[in-house]
Amino acid sequence: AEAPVFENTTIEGEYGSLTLVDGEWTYTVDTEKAQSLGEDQTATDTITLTATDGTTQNIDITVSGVDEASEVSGVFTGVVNEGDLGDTVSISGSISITDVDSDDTPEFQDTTIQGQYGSLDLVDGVWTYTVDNEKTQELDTGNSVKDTITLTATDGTNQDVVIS
Ligand SMILES: [Ca+2]
Ligand SMILES: [Ca+2]
Repeated sequence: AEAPVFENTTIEGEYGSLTLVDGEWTYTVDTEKAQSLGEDQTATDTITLTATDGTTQNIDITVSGVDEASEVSGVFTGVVNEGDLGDTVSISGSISITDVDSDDTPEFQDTTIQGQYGSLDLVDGVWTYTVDNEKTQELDTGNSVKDTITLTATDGTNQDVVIS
C-alpha cells in the first residue's frame, strides 16, 4: 500500500481559511468574518484535515477579537431663524451609533441638554432643538450665532450637533 499523505488543500473555516501545501498549513483570517469579535472575545476555528487513508486530524485556531471603533451617523447641523416671543421654533434630525463588535452595543440615550440659545431633546434617536426666543431677540437680520450641543453615547463617543 502507498504511504498515506495529507494532500494539498484549502479548507474554509468559520473565521478564515486554512491552506495546506506540502505538509505546511497556513491559516489566514478573513477580516470580514472576524470583525464581529470584540476586544475581549476569542473564538476557536476547528479545521479538519483528512489524509489519503481516511485519518483525520483537527487543527484548532484561536482567533482573538480586536476592537473596532463605533460609527455615528445622522444629521449633525441645523439652521433655524429666531421666532417672536411665544413662538415655538424648532428643528429636528436623527442620530444613531453602530459598532461591528458583537459585545459592543453603544447607544445615544434619551436626554435633554440646555444650550446657549435653546435646548435639545433627544428621544429615540431623534433630536429636536427648540430655540429659546428670549435669548435670541437681540439678533438682527443677518446676524447668526451657533449653539453647539455635545451628545455622548454610552461608549463615550461624543458627537456635536451645531445649530445656527
Ligand atoms: Ca472586532
Ligand atoms: Ca467596538
